[in-house]
Amino acid sequence: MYKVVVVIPTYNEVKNVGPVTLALSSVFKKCPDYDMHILFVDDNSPDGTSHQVDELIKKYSFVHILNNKHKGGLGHAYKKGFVVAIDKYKADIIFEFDADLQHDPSIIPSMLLRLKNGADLVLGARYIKGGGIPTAWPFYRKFLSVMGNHFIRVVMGNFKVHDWTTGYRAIKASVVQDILHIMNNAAFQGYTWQIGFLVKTIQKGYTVAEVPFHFRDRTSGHSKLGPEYIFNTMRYIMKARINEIVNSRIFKFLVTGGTGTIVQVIALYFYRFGIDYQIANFLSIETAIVSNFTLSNLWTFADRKLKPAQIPGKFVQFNLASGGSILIQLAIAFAGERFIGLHALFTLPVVAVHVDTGMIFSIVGILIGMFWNFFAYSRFVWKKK
Ligand SMILES: Nc1nc2c(ncn2[C@@H]2O[C@H](COP(=O)(O)OP(=O)(O)OP(=O)(O)O)[C@@H](O)[C@H]2O)c(=O)[nH]1
Ligand SMILES: [Mg+2]
Repeated sequence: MYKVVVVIPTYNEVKNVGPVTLALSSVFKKCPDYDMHILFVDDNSPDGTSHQVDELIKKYSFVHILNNKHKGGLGHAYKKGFVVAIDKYKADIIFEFDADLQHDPSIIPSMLLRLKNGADLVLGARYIKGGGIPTAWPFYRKFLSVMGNHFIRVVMGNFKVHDWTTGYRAIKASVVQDILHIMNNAAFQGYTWQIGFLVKTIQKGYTVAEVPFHFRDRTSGHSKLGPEYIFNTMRYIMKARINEIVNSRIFKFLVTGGTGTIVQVIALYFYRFGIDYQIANFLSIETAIVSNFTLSNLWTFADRKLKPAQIPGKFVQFNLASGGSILIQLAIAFAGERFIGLHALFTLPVVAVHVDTGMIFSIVGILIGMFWNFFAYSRFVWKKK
């Protein structure tokens, strides 16, 4: 039987902990195949939330509490709660849940079913068919939540997830453990936690599913949502996305190529002293190739780094691959002139550069050549093990 711990962070929720426990307990009865528990994580709420929870613990054996000395923000409360849920209560599945009854507990069985059917993390989602947000919300809050989620989808380039900011989630304990130790400290502050956790989960290749629900309005207690929320969230996702791009192989490949071009120009400048121009030109190309090969091996393809004994053979292969790209460029320029011909197209304003078809052939050649290079490097030189 799987053990499920519903982690509920609380800060000044004295009026809500009783009703939320009651609502969850009636849903727990509909989950006979699971051993269901609640873990409140209270940050020493001044309104005495923890005393109220102590009363509940006397009444219900499935209620537990973790008391933090100071208010540390949502992410911090979740992090500590997750660790205790796994280490102390031996959870197999963990839920993130709000104390204020905004999360409709009746979808818990469907969320558990999605986990059983292979999902690693299930979101209680407001922005899919069957879900929704309170109609009574003021316009600015609706706008922020809806637009915020669209914005995140566009920045992350991921349109499969519709509700990035939802705080209603079911997660396999193994996934929680895996993600917790790669979350950086910034992500534990406030609400960036939710997005940060999801970003890492997706990056790691885990499966995310969504179950719709209607987010209800708070009926008692106060919102902890502050103005820093929007700014922090936006900053966090931009950073996360930039990190993702900078760490991508394509980005490193382009930087390596760009560096190679600069190396070639500088090398040519020095080699030209005292030797024949053609020889200097050839040597500068070869210098760029050595630079590209080294950077590719140490950085772009660091995860497939070559053994010292492989390097000579692979270096020859790398030269052939680079030669292939030059051949492609020559062939495109040749075919272009032959079948389309060279003629002027237009003049770029301000810089007054005359663009002709010849320039287009070169650009197309360079792009296809790069495409070939990337293909050859990743398929032949740094073959996947
Ligand atoms: N332990 C702990 N819990 C917190 C903290 N901040 C928020 N919470 C709890 O996290 C949950 C979500 O916070 P809410 O203020 O309800 O945020 P929200 O649902 O986005 O906003 P509302 O719609 O206004 O309720 C609630 O159960 C809060 O009590 C914190 O610093 N520490
Ligand atoms: Mg709330």
